[in-house]
Amino acid sequence: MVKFAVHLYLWTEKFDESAIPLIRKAKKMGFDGVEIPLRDLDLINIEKTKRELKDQKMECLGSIALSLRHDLTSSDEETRRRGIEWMKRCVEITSEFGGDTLCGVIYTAWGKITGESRTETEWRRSVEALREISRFAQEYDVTLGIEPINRFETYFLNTAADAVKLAKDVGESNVKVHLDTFHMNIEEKNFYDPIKQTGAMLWHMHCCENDRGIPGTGHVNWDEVFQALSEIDYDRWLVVESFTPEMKEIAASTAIWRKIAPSADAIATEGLAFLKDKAKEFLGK
Ligand code: LER
Ligand code: MN
Repeated sequence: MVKFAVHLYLWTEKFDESAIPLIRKAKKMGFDGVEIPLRDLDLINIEKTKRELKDQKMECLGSIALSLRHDLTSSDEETRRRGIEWMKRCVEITSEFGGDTLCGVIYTAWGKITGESRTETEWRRSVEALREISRFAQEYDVTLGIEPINRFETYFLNTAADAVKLAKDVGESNVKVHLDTFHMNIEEKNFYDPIKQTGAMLWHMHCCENDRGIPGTGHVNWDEVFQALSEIDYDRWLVVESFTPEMKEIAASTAIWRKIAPSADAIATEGLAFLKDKAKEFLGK
């Protein structure tokens, strides 16, 4: 059975105590879980968050977009080590929240562009770091989801096929692929083939419209997406992820310069209703 979550970047940039009520809000909207952005780890109140997740019977996914300080492909060994240790802490927090998934831009720094294609050395650095982190994550039953993103946000990993290659090169059973329809719309030939070819390696899905507006209001071919998901027997998370101009830092990273939907709440509720309809039609849920 697929489950539905919302990425909390829709409403907050920092997961501090003031963001904890968003768990209740998402529950009221009909979500089964929240994807929590792990950024300023010191701001997170682990105990209160755990309690709220339990009280609300909500599940949790850990989400990362690595910064330059934590870049696993950096030529600076100290930076890579800092990134590895930081991601291990993210694994621990995800597990403390009862989550089994740490996903996102977990392989290089989000937004880093060198002006050249990735190098073999960078690939090897990422593979080695992810291998160490994934072995650590096995002790916590946490799986890592590698999210390829579009060429304007990274030069390192843009397609589902490359994400599968990276996961296979890491070679640990708890390293899988995380696809996002917004990035697929830019980088893939269509929506059906990459999902089919990823197959059992597909662990996580961000369901975003082509303009990052409300899912179902743009030109993402959702029937292709759901047809492929049904054929691979996908039974994990479908996550509404979007950003608004009010979240200034994230808006800058994702180039959201205008109001794309009436409100963040509309993206969540209308997006969820659309995805639930599609899931019922294609996946029988
Ligand atoms: C960024 O474009 C994105 O899709 C996020 O999932 C990154 O964490
Ligand atoms: Mn995404």
